[in-house]
Amino acid sequence: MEKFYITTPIYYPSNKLTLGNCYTTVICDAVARFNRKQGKEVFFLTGTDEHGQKISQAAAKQGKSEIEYLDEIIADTKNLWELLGITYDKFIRTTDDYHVAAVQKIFKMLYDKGYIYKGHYKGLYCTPCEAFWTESQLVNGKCPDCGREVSAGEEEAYFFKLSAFTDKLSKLYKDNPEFLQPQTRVNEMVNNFLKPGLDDLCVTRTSVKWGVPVDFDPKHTIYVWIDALSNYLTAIGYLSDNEENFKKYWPANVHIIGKEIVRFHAIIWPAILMALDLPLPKKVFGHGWMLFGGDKLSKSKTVGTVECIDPRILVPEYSADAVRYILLREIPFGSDGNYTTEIFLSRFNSDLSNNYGNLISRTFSMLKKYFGSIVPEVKEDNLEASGTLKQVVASERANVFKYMENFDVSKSLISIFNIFSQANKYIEQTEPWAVSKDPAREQELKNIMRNLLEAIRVGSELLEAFLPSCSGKVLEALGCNAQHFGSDDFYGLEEGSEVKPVGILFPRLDITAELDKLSKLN
Ligand code: ME8
Repeated sequence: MEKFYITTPIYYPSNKLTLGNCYTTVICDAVARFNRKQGKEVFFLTGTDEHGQKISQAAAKQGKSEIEYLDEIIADTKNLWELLGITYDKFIRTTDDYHVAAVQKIFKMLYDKGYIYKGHYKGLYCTPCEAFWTESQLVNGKCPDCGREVSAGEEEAYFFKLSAFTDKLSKLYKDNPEFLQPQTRVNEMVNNFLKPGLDDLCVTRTSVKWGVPVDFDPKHTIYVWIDALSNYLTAIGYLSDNEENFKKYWPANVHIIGKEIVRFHAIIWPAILMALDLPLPKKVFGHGWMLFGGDKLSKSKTVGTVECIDPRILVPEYSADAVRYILLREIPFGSDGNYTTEIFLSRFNSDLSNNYGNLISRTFSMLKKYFGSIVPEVKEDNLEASGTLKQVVASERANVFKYMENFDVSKSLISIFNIFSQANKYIEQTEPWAVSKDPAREQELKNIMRNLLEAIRVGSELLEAFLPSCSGKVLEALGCNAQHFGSDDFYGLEEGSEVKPVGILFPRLDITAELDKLSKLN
């Protein structure tokens, strides 16, 4: 069976994860579900990145131990993923014993191979981002990522010979331009980092206590990014007593990450893997951001907002599917996308309620009225509109498979909703209510209803990876099983079977009233 290993970044612990933070995880979930439906053996990894100075500071501020502080946040994160229907196979915490032990072994291996050496670090460090910068990388003298002050310091430290990988990484990008997507990110890596040549990387700190100690020199702790990136290997058992999953799943098919952490995943990570003599992940995909009033609203910055961006409010009000939809659909994959509560509510109405929801309710009620909810037989269907509908279903279905090869979730959703739009158009074109008036046209009416049901079936099967709850209900009502997913037959329903009612999937919203309600809940 084909294997498929997909990862999210491991998140910095925060109980204030907003819609934007959920973006990476929801994309990965849709991709994982889609690949499972294709019959692949999927391993979907997520987790939390729990070391570093800022964790100790935050825990101390609340008078808690680091682990007490972290346990609460991690429980909240897991609840959030459950709320959004995230089907991860493993949740790794970098404080897990097996991870700590394996990171120490990785560090020692790199040291033994001569890729890590001891020296002195003089530089500028951004504590909130846990990142070292050189003078030339600063923007207006501040951290280029979060815009905060950096502090100067010097200390004994170990270094990773990143400079030894400039040529190998340049070759990687030349020989394998698909490694990093989208292409704009490749240009960024090549022009900003590889062309000027890479500097060695400081990979330990003596001043940071909350971290993985270097076991052969314990006053040093391992740089959080070395610790964090290693999770993609340690989570599947690398250097543990049981390497079965590592052997089965490595190299990963894709690391999906936000664009601000591409440098770590597309320069440092492949260099570490090369140093360990391990194969590289097949792809790193750096997605864009969901912007709120033009801002990413990351945890390093605080921006006041009137928009409702809390999934804990939005999911109970409008469903996990609606929240997944806005994330997956509104951000053109690879680019940034804007969010406002109004955009969310409008999409809910136009796409979920008026298009998909309305198609289901019209079709199911006509089927009940004309054929007692029984799937009719199709015969001698020579309506031009039927041919067009089948053609649109086939081509959009093929498009979805093609787009999902490249993890393009937003284009996939556009294609799926084109199927539903076409089916709604088919109703207008064929006017089943008029056909039903003429007993001589009964077979034509059967054909129309059957074609509508099949378009709904194909669209819902494709949609299930993205919006699992509503499409799951529709598929269950249609009596579908998963077997159809891989087949491109237009006719897949069982003739004579009964279609069950589904109720209203997405009730139409009064946007002004909802905005008012949300502003009070927010
Ligand atoms: O970077 N739009 O964790 P993190 C889209 N611990 N994506 C967003 C977003 C937004 N507005 N805000 C955040 C870290 N994200 C490290 C990773 S991996 C070895 C270590 C995304 O919690 C962000 O781009 O800051 C990233 O992919 C994810 O949330 C976690 O970010």
